[in-house]
Amino acid sequence: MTGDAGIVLQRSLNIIFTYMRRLRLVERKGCEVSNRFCVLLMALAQAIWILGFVSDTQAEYEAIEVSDGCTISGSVNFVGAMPEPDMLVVDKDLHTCGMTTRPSGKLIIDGNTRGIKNAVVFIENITRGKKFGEKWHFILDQKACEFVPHVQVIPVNGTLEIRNSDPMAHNVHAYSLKNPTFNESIPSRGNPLTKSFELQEMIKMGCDRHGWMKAWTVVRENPYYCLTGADGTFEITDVPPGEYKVSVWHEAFDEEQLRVLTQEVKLMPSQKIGLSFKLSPN
Ligand SMILES: [Cu+2]
Repeated sequence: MTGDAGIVLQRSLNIIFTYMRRLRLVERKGCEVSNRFCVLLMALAQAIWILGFVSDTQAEYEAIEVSDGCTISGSVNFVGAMPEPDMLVVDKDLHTCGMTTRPSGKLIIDGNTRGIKNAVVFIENITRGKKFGEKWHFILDQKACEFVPHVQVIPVNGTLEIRNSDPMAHNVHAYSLKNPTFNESIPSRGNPLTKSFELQEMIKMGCDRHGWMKAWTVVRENPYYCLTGADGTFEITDVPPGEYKVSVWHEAFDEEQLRVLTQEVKLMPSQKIGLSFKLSPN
């Protein structure tokens, strides 16, 4: 994806700038106009950022009547030795946050099927198809010092209402890469924040007051996605016949938010196909 390439290049340029500052090749507060190399790099970084943004906003999705719709179903399974549960250390505000340790919810594997919960399966390169569902308003709550739900998928420009149901303040820090970041406090049971996102990406949410609190909001620009349940299965329906890339993303396998597993499929009219995704530790 050009947008992702732009982000990678811009991160690289940021690293270069950091080293240039350390080596005193550029001023600490920014670029000296007289330093032509520095100005050139700054312009390049901005051009890459704009190109990435434009490439993402160009992918307008068009809702049409789907005839001879296809179904893609299957499962996401863990391969390898079963890991120990990932435990969080809760060391603050225990009156509300409860236990001193708790499972992180990062990687939940069904003991029988090895299916992985909270993987997002989605079609990448589809610009025309079924209309989005009726739901445009989504809730991300903070309860007992935990984000609920831990992972959810919302459409671009849908609204995300971020609540605080706890008797003390939390803050919400969105570590977005393409959409504007934010970091705002919500007082105890205070007015919720309402946010929406114009660009698709996987956004990590955190609370700076309680470092263990984490959640993911996955923003998609087409309605062809499915969040796996506890058994790791998924189903995507009403897909127009054609050739697509079907991808899976899961937080435990992609902290960098840039890597996904992809399979290519060719769908004939009304076809039903099964896909199997195998995820293993890095
Ligand atoms: Cu908090």
